[in-house]
Amino acid sequence: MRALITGAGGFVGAHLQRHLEDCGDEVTATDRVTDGLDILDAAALLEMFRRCQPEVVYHLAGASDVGGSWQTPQATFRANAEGTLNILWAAREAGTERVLTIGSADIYGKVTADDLPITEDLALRPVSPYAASKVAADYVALQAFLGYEQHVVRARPFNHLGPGQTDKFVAPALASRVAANEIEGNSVVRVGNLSPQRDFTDVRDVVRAYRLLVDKGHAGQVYNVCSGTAIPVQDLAERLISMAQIPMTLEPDPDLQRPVDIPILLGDSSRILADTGWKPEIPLDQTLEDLLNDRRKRLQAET
Ligand code: A2R
Repeated sequence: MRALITGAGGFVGAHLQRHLEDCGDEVTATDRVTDGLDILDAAALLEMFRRCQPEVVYHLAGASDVGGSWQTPQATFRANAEGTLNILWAAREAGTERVLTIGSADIYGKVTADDLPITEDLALRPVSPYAASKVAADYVALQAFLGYEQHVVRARPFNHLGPGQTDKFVAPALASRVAANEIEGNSVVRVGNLSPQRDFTDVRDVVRAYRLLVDKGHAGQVYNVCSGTAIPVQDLAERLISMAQIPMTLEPDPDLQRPVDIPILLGDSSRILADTGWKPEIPLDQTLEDLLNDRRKRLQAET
């Protein structure tokens, strides 16, 4: 399978590229750093599609920083909504057979206890500018299916984590603080809001889901990619400090709070299981151990 990955230089892209290559796919990886291609440049995008002739596109490029989107709503909207529009257009023009778009569970937004576990049919109530941009991208993709009969499958990943993720997200940020404390001999780990509950999946399971969705997902359909279990961020933080080489404690820090936190995101993964057979395989403690070791290695390399 000739596959194109947009945003290949990002956290998920690197894992996806490895997975596709392991599966024997012929992969073209594009991102702003290596080839300078901006998905907002539709003409350049089309030229690249015509040159590579991908059979499938995994569209990962976009603005992924949920917290940062409050400061950059316009740029976030353009990268995610207009960027997706451009990818779908270029794919149609170049005759690409399938496109996988990557949304986000954040688009469910303000959910109540009655809504849990969240199925794909729940009304969308986005809270952050990031979530609104992903709602728009999701509907652009749906329109491509309904209006152009384009083979588009839409993924809605819940929180995913693993080696290589930046510290803009809670688990890697905590892992970095734990790894730094080990070197500096500090015992206090500063934390933001620990009460939100999230449905965490290892990024290596997530990229496996993406390939299965391209292969077996139904055209036009939307799929939650989640574990079906939610745990409080507090639990995640406690698991991480329990893996530390010296005793540590958690200390609240008001500077680390986000403007709005969705209290709970817990997904229903029945649809992806039924259509592709996918379910997560890597236990959370394994993921956290790998994440912490990744941070230790990075810090050692820097010192
Ligand atoms: O910002 P950069 O230069 O590091 O590149 C990011 C790229 N990207 C773009 N590429 C081309 N044209 C753009 N206008 C543009 N804007 C952003 O997308 C980066 O290489 C990639 C996103 O990687 P991460 O921020 O590490 O996101 P992650 O965690 O890999 O998430 C992948 C997808 C995103 O759509 C998320 O919203 C979703 O999964 O959860």
